[in-house]
Amino acid sequence: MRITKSEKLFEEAKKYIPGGVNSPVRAFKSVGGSPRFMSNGSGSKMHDVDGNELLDYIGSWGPHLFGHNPEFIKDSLIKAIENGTSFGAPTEIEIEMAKLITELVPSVELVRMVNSGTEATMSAVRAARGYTGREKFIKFEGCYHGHGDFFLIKAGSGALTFGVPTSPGVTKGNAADTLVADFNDINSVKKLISQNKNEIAAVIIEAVVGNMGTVRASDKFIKELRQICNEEKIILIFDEVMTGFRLAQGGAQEILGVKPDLSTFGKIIGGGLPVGAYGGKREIMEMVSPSGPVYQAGTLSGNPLAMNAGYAALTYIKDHPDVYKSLEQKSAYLENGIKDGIKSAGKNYQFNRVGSMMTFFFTEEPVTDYNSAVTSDTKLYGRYFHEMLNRGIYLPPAQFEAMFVSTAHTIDDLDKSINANLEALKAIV
Ligand code: KE4
Repeated sequence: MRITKSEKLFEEAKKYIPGGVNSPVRAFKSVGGSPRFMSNGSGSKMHDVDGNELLDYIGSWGPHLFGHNPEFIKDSLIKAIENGTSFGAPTEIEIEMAKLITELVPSVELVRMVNSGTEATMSAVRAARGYTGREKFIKFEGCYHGHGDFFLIKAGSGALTFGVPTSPGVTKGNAADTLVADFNDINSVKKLISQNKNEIAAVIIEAVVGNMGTVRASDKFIKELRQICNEEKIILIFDEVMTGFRLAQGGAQEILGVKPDLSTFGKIIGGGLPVGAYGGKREIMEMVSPSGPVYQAGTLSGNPLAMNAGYAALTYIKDHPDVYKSLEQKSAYLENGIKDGIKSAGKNYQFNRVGSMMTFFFTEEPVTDYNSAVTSDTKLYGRYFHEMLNRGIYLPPAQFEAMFVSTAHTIDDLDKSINANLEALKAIV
């Protein structure tokens, strides 16, 4: 069997990089085989180093709402780089970016830029702790908020995929303040609150989860969560790193109709460059240094290149609100086609979708929380993944992730994916 250039590069990479990748989920560990090394991307397509064209549903794990390398983002970067890359001093574009985020997300009055979603969520919890003077916080089993120590307790995404939802290296001291509730189960939240009265600073949640696969909070649950946080003076944090500007201009909080006290962002707001942000109520965010005592900093926070790329992305969203209507139509078309394929294959697998993020769960049980998500047959998902990859369709190499439709996906792309889905299902069952 011919050794591909990707395989050769992967062997070389493993000599210098842990597991040969700079982020674990890229390594194909849970689906088997060797990851494809990419050489370029444009629109809905990427090419790997062996020249194979791949129809991309990962979109760099969420940032590429408009597909790869859209002209308007590329142009903004080319213009920005003429002035230099980084000054370590304030720039005007940072004001424009902050203003635009506060305009598009009404619950955000003050916002701080950082360099990743992890930094955003870590900092948001710290701000909540500083504001309330309390130390504990609640997360939900299966939600993933980046790799900050205190989040890696029963976490989703790669942590779940590799079976280490609670990571070695996280100290007991760190974990002691992390309380874990069950997603979509308000009684599990009430129980933790009654056991830790007046000790809980925050609840952080992916109101539409991407990291146990796609699972939406029920309207009843999220409204009760908002209510109980009001009553207990607990800061409600929506982790919108994946859902922000993905599901709507105002993200998950817009479609769920619930205003959090703080929100975190990433992915789309960087236009493909490393950016994160956290923001929300003025009186909480004013606790953040240098306006307040809660320290947080970053050499490249608000970096002009990343700001220009992100500003171009968010400006496009502001100027084209109909973009979500078109994403909804394309995503529903794909969902219906895939569900028809599941039926034709005589199966009852589950397919969850919210807007342009979705997940095909290889289980016959409706997936509404962590316990139902993990009934999925991850081996079968791995076989399906490779059948689709061999047909030029590039899906997340892990069952507990979301796939994404971009504005660059055409009906032809979707039809190709729907046909490949039916063939792949017939090949594995
Ligand atoms: P980053 O530190 O990876 O920029 O963001 C962490 C994060 C925080 N919150 C949510 C809801 C997230 O989805 C993420 C990161 N998402 C994963 C995909 N599930 C990133 C992909 C990866 O880990 O390589």
